[in-house]
Amino acid sequence: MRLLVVANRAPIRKTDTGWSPSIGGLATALLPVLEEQGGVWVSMGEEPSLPERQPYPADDPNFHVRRVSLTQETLDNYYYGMSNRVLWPLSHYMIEHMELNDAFYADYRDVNRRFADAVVEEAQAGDQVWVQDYHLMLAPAFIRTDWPEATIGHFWHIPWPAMEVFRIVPRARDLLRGMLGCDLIGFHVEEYVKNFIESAHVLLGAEVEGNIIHWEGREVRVETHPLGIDTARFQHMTDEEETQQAVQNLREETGTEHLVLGIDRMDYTKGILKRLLAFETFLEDHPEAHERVSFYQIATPSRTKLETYQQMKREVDEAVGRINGQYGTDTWVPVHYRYRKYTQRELCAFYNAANVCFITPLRDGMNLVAQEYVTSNTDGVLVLSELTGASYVLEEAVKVNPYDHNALADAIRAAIEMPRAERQRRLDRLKEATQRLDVHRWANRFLQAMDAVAAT
Ligand code: ADQ
Repeated sequence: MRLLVVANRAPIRKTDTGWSPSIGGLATALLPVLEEQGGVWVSMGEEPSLPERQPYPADDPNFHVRRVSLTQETLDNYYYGMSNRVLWPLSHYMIEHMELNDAFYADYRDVNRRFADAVVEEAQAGDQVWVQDYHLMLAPAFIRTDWPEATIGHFWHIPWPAMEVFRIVPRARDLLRGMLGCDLIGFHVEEYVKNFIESAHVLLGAEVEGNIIHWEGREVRVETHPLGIDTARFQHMTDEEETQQAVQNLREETGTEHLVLGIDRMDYTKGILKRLLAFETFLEDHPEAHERVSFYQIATPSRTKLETYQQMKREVDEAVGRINGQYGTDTWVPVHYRYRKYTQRELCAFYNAANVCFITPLRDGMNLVAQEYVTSNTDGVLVLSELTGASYVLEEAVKVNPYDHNALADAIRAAIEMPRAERQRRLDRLKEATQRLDVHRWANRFLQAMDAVAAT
């Protein structure tokens, strides 16, 4: 049975030598499925020069990429507007960052319609459709209207907020109706499942029975499918000699006993500024830690066109400058700050070298960095915000409230002082949990759930 994946971004990218698969959880998980079963990956076409239909791999294709081409204005409204200035802050409970604009919704609707048209055009009897994420809330109902017998799944990668927060967005009911075109909707954790079901029940009056929503004569199943990483790939990359050499270099260059690490996209949901301020307080309160602890903050540029993101970067830059100016010495840099993208192998070196990973998002659907750290490290401590999906599945992490400044500062001290036996016990359990979540297992479980739905 073929699979039609519908996602904002394409799973392949142009390199100097041709085309190759993108590196990232979703492409890693779903490309093997497409290679085996055949099918289509429908995504947006970011550049007009790219072909609308591209067989892949070119020499012996087993699936193809179908692109929905967008003008710059449509992309701005659909992607930078509705997706990233409305739905993103809404779902992360940060409504102060929401910017409402009718043109955002109009183009979002139009793009979703065009994704749905592309799916219906590509469809063959028996195909299954798997839609990804918050960029495509309306597409399922459009597909359903044109192709009533379709089997449609959707995986939502970010939090689904409490019903009382979700209802704030204008057109909340239309967005929900769009999602209810599905047969199966997956979320990382039970909390989001409950919030979604409550939203459908209260805002649309939908009848609910356990995790099934009855809607327009059909059943919509809402399930928990926590997403993991490619654990074998991260383990393998960490063990490679080149990575281990990089770990050694990193430790020597840093020159301190302790290396605390933060890795995130540069996004206001990730709590980077609050984390830096907590590190500053930790240094203020613990003079004995000076020259013994270094903090690495790796931030990938993200959504750089948006003013909120530019503003946030300025604040982070300023905090780093202030802390290093105040505490740095001729031989010690307290905060090593890198605003750039790294290869996965380079990230593995950071994960392996750090004895504390300090992950403190103000809200996060899952957070894969936590799992990458656990997989690539051998005796470190994971400090994790309790406002992440990951905190539900990684029970042995040291949990913190990312808004509690003093608790954050204290968590750094506690992590550094944690006895070896406790560190090891926690990390072993965390590794087991991460193995269970592996991205390949995740994809198989979701697709099996789709099969079960299709069989009813
Ligand atoms: P993100 O918000 O992007 O994902 P996360 O899950 O942490 O958050 O994934 C980030 C990915 O980017 C990781 O795989 C990490 O390795 C990579 N990365 C970070 N910094 C990098 C750098 N400097 N260079 C290269 N790579 C870097 C969204 C949701 C999350 C959810 C995922 C998956 O917001 O909550 O976990 O989708 O569903």
